[in-house]
Amino acid sequence: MGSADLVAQAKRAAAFAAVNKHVTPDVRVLGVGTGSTVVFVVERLAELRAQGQLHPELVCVPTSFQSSQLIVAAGLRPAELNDLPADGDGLHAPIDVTIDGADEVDAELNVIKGGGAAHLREKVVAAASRALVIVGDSTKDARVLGDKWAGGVPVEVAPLAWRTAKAQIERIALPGAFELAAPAATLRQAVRKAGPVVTDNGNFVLDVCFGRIHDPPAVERRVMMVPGVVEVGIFSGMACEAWFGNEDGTIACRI
Ligand code: ABF
Repeated sequence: MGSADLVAQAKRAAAFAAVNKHVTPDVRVLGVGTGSTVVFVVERLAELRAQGQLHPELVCVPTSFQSSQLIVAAGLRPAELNDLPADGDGLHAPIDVTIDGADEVDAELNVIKGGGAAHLREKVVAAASRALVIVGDSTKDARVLGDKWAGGVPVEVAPLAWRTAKAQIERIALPGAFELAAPAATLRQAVRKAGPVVTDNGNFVLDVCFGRIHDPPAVERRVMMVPGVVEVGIFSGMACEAWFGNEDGTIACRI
């Protein structure tokens, strides 16, 4: 089996384990993340649906165009966050659980997300969920953010502000919060056509390298203060659980 197949097997094992534990017949509203691991999440949902193991009124809240396409193709019912009824305690956390991928997870379950440029909707959906469960292969399982993921922290910015936001981010100083002397931001370019990647929300993405991030909440808060920043791909303290698949098919769960 090639290495890509082994990674896919690892992602599938993690995805199936998380769905089997969390998507019980009483779950009525499920957040569905974005990325290749979530493809296996939806594959398992389709199996459970065929077995009559899902709540008959289950709706799935997408986190991207890809996510909504997966939901519909699997015969599941999509729902937009704004169309959901407010929940009992008024916090408007109407989603029972969201299962999503990640670029990297640290020892405290802080997460880097946004490799798929979907982190704005992912964070909004995660924040409206009673539980956020992360799934991925073991390469995502790190002790400190920046240990394994070399893609930097995705930062969604308004197109009018990308150059000024880039300059201000590169001057952020938070002694002890991250490893590099200064952050290094790069405008994410589209692969097939000249020009920047444009998110589902019509914004650009800066990928910002901080090196190892020792204080993810502090970095998240500081980047969000930069004018023109729409959302930063650090999810501090939002995940309650992470499932990592290994290439031998075994899985590890961190809570
Ligand atoms: C999305 O998919 C992003 O937030 C995250 O960066 C990426 C994970 O991708 P994959 O599951 O393909 O490894 O959730």
